[in-house]
Amino acid sequence: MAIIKKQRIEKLKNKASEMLSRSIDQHINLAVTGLSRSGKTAFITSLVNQLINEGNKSKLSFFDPVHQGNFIAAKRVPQKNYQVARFDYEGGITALTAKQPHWPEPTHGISELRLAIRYQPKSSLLRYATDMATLTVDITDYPGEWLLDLPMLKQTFEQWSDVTLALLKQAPRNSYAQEFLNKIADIDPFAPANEEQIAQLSAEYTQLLHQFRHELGLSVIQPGRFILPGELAGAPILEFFPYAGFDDIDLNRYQNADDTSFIGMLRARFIEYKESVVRKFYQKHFSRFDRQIVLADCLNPLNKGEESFADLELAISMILESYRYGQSGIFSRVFSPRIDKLLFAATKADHVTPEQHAPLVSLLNQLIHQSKHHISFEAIEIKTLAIASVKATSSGFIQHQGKKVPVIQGVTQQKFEQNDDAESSTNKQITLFPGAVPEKLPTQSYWQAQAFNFINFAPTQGLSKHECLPHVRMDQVLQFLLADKMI
Ligand SMILES: Nc1nc2c(ncn2[C@@H]2O[C@H](COP(=O)(O)OP(=O)(O)O)[C@@H](O)[C@H]2O)c(=O)[nH]1
Ligand SMILES: [Mg+2]
Repeated sequence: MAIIKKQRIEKLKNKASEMLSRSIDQHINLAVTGLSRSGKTAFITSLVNQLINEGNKSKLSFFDPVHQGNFIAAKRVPQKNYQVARFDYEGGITALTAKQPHWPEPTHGISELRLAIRYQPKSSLLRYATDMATLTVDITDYPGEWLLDLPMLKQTFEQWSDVTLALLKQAPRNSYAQEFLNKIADIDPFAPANEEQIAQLSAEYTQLLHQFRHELGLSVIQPGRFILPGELAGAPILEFFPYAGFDDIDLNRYQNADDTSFIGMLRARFIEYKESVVRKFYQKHFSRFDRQIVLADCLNPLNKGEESFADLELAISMILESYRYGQSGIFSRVFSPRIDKLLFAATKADHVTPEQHAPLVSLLNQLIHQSKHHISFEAIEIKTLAIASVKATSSGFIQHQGKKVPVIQGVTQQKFEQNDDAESSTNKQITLFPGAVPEKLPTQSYWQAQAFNFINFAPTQGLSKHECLPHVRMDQVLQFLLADKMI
């Protein structure tokens, strides 16, 4: 009798602890964004790698769950959202740890990955009840360019055309755009639409956007899906462009023009893009996110020069619009977001010497906070950090003309790209001081001095899949984004 009673009590106890542990299991939807090449793929690959290999040559001293010993283990588990591509962790880590290490291939859309993190609750109440709880983290990688589209929701086709053409006519874009501008000036707006011609001109406009991004190093690319189409590549919804002649046409006639006219077709596609691409992204994805990290490569624009940097400033202010909640009716109707933590990270900090990290953070702060006066962030905790997801350089000092000069050392990427021969392309190390990062938004004198020399490095050789990748401040990233859910 006593045995049966004891068994029953045990059973009840187990059940209670199971229920309790279920109720303390936590879940985070973590979104990772940034403009193309800002380092999203490298970041997520490193974040997953740091967590699943925890304990193996790990340097996560600022991540409390690890530092204080209540982190147990993390593993990848199948994602719940079947309609979004899986983030290719395996591909990323294989590239970084290959015999000839290289950076993962660029991606063009949205992807997801789910992690389950086991930990031992340490908070006084829970620690007696259960030895183990689980934090599930759904990580979503999506292009920052998609956030640049948000302002379009407020615009009519006329307004969007005006804003877009104004940009195209200014330096530096005008140097590439003149021919396209001439062509669209010749369009007869009320003639029947010629789909081939619209496709051709849209392709030219898209080509311009690619050149702006990759040749001029510009950040404001709109519509964002044009260069990062995801699953929409080739669809007519990505075939439209601004119309240049609004000043000279009868606006009544424009309002009444139907969708089979040239201008009517451009307008119809613009509207459809706003509704079923932009709005849908905010409703379907953005509204689910709890926490967001925005990655920004500030170094490449510094290297490219004044116009590129000014464009980054504009892009960041546009991206921040997405976090301006509840202020203007349109945004709160589009989505009801619930992000409580927002981290801005200046990526690739291993491209500069360590004493430049503080100015880099201060520069990023300036970029963000100059537009803060008209943005209310009350409900969101914000942090800025300078990070390297995968540290590709080492730092030290050299003696130069009797002075101690800080330097970094790494293997240049160009060598790998130009040379397929494994033997001769290894160990092409260079040592340099890449330059000083300005603490404040750079002035004319900074640009005149052209003080910055940014070089792409290849990942370090000899990394292993089963060890933590070398990094800068990934532990502080984890601390900010996850630690409060693991107590
Ligand atoms: N040195 C260094 N380079 C990085 C780091 N993260 C990204 N990169 C470089 O930036 C490029 C773009 O990164 P990626 O993650 O593909 O950017 P994404 O387009 O935002 O996903 C890579 O190919 C690397 O050359 C980093 O932590 N350190
Ligand atoms: Mg990517």
